[in-house]
Amino acid sequence: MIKATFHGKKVLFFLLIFFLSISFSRDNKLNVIFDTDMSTDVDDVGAQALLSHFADAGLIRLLAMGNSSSLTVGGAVIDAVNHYYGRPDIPIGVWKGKILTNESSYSYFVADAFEHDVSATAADVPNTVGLYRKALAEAPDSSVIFVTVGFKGNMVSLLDSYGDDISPLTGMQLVQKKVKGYYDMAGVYLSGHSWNFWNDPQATQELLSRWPTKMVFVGDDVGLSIITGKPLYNDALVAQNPVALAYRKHVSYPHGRCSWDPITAYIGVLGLDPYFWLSERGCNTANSSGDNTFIVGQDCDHYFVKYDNRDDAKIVNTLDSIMLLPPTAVKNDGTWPPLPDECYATGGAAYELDPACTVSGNTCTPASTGEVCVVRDNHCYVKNNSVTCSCTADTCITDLGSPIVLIEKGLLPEVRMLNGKVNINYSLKKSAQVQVDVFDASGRLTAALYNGHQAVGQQNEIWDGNDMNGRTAPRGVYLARIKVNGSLNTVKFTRF
Ligand SMILES: [Ca+2]
Ligand SMILES: [Ca+2]
Repeated sequence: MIKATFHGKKVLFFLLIFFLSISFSRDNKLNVIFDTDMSTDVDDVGAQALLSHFADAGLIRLLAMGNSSSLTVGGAVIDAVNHYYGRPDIPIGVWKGKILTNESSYSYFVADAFEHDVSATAADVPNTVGLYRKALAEAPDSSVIFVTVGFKGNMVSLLDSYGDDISPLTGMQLVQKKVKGYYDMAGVYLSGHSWNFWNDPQATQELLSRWPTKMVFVGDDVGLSIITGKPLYNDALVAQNPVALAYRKHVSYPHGRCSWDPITAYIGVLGLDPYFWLSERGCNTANSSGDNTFIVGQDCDHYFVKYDNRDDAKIVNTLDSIMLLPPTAVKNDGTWPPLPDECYATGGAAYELDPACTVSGNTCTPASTGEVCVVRDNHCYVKNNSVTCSCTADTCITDLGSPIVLIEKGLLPEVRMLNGKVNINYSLKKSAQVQVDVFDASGRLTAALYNGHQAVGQQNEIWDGNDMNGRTAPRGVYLARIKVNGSLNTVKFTRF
């Protein structure tokens, strides 16, 4: 009876939208440094929101952030957004060079309304050089990406740095050793006049001519037609969420904003597929006015992103959905809502959790007539006379403790945003009885993917994104639970 509800819905050949990696032994997260001109435009805040959610989803680790504009309150805004997402300790630096732009429609409002521990005057905030050096020095080789969505001075200062107490390596050497990718929002392709380049032409020229790794540029045209942030125009959100307040103050009407910076963050973490593609290799250069020219075929490791505007609606929907997700980082370990117990013992009888049985208040309705059910913690448990779970008195033993190692299968190359499908990939050290389920953030069973015997080796289950009733489950945070011979392994992910 109960087991019938767990029959496998194993789906073999779906295109994957999202690859979920499970890691217990090794951390293969992408490390991200975010450099932003947190001042004039609000899409920088949108980009930071996306990166925060990618960190919530376990895809990246945020190492450091910097403000590349001269707006002193910009560091406090970055910190306020990080506080909101439960990461108050991300190191923050600010640009301390020549005066660049220092205006903002939203920054003072955000710094006034939301908690931060970086001062609004930036007097006590270091420049970014030491922060970025330290973040690079401590990261594994070839593990860091830069997402830069503002002016280029901080990056040139990093390249100019000498060996010091943090590392004997120069900035240039640290970049060569540690950086895996560079995603920069700036430029017009093949040539033109772009805000992020012309505000500091000298820094632009130096960065383009000296940066020693592959560079991917997201030009002014790419985010122009992708208007995001409309759903943030909500009074309740504006009161709680610094991202929503920033959009409200900047746009001041529910029309959203272009997504230059969010698209750069998106591509940096999730890759190009399926909406974008890269130009041929070439050289991006700038003149003394900061106007850029890209020459295809020249021998630099430079590329720009191409986009044909065809998928605006889909991308807007995806980005808005991610930006609306509540923060979850603080719940990452230990405070996650508990999953329901597998079984429950009362009156000398054992009851098993049964997702096919519905609950309304204190009343349960079993899937089959004749079944006896009880409600516990808003979940239905059905009496199981064969006692397949181990219950003693009122104590349920749901973890029999047989250790199983789930190995990861290369997270980054296989992250895919295709059709909202989630691939749960794991490996068995020996053949075992396996059950794979997906739960929502409240601990409610959303999908039963597999229940049966599996052979040793690589296994994967694909969640098509539908709930138990066959309806599309909402975007948000979920838990995948892989039960192997009674031992539970859970991993949190975000369905975008
Ligand atoms: Ca802080
Ligand atoms: Ca920007």
